[in-house]
Amino acid sequence: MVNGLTKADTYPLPHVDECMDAIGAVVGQGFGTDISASNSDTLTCPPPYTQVGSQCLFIERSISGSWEDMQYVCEQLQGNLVGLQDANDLADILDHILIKGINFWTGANDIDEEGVWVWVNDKSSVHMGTPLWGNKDSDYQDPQGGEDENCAALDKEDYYYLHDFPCNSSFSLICRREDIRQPSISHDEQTVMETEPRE
Ligand SMILES: [Ca+2]
Ligand SMILES: [Ca+2]
Repeated sequence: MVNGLTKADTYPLPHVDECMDAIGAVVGQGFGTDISASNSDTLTCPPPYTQVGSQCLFIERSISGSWEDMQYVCEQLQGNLVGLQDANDLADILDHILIKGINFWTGANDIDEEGVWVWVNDKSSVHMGTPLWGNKDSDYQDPQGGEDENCAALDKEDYYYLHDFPCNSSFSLICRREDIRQPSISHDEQTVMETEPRE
């Protein structure tokens, strides 16, 4: 899944197969079933996904690997690494992470074009600055890693704000089945994202 290279060629700890084995039993129960969003606040999330806020997410602390390996695992689960549209998405996830202390990959990356951050599922633009990105090491918000850091994770060292990291860092994953997201409850984006502090 890594541009034609085998896992062994690219990563020192290729354990995607082990990851898939670990969740295989659960996954086998869920696929092929119909999924739907009702008019209530309840989604029908197929295993191994569970409802987090208005989304179906799979957050697994025991699985970790490079960004591309974790995206591959999500794809095997008919999802993608999670996207964050606004502060509500971030808050829903943080409410759900009971044991902190590890980083989680998101779908944000600037692999194709340095400095142009997109979500992996649909290539839509990642909102920059507040409220998603953190600034743990300087007065300026990430991303600041240039060509060395092209993948974004929720950073345990900065209250789980987004930070850019080298894509071969080993972090856990949050997958999302976006085909069952409820219609969003019209957030006023002007209010949520009015701050543009960078540059
Ligand atoms: Ca970059
Ligand atoms: Ca960084």
